[in-house]
Amino acid sequence: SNVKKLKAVKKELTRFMMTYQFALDELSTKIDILQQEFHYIHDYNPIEHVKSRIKTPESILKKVHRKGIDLTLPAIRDTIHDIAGIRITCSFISDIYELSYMLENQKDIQVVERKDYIMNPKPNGYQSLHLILEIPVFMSDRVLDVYVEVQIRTIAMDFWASLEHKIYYKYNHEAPPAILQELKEAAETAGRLDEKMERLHKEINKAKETENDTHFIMNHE
Ligand code: 0O2
Repeated sequence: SNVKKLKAVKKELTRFMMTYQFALDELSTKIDILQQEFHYIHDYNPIEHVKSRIKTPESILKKVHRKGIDLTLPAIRDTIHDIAGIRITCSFISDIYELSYMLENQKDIQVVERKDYIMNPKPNGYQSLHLILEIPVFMSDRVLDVYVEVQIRTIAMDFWASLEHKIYYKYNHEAPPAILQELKEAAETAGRLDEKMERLHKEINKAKETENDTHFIMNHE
């Protein structure tokens, strides 16, 4: 009957969406472990915050329509790689690369795509490191490889992106050229701030090392 069919579809859909939550849970744990270990080794926390989200069914359907793909779960799974998304805000630019290196080299993680908008910012000024990862999720009767989009950025990059996103929507995706130019300049300013903080961070670390060495020598002479 139709009711039976609908129930089956609903069950299948729920199971489909669940896999993305499981993949996010796994990745969150991995990030948490790296964060704690990094804190232990380097004595500071490289991660400011982590936020994850699952794309809403509405937003998935919009993308299906925009990309002109078939409305089937396998086609959606193969084509839409950002159903599960995780955004990591780091303290310094070097933290972004260190963290991504550690994630990318884990044995059970496959890097499907890597877009470095920090080395190559988007024309509008947008900066972040984007990874599409494939993570195995172990279920009762099968192992599913699930895509997760990871965005890694600094606080300054995140600040810019969230305000740019708001402005973009305020102007209904068509901001005047003068505003776009100013936004781009703001992104460059944010980039310079990140570079300055990176330099400071390195200097402070160096000073700390020298201080530690001195302590060591004084205590062992
Ligand atoms: P939301 O609401 O964050 O999910 P595609 O993902 O295939 O449509 P593309 O260009 O291959 O497109 O993806 P890309 O460049 O990796 O960017 C995808 C996501 O990065 C976006 O998701 C945004 O979150 C973020 N992003 C990319 N460019 C910009 C930008 O110029 N400004 C801001 N604020 N964010 C950006 P969604 O799906 O657009 O939105």
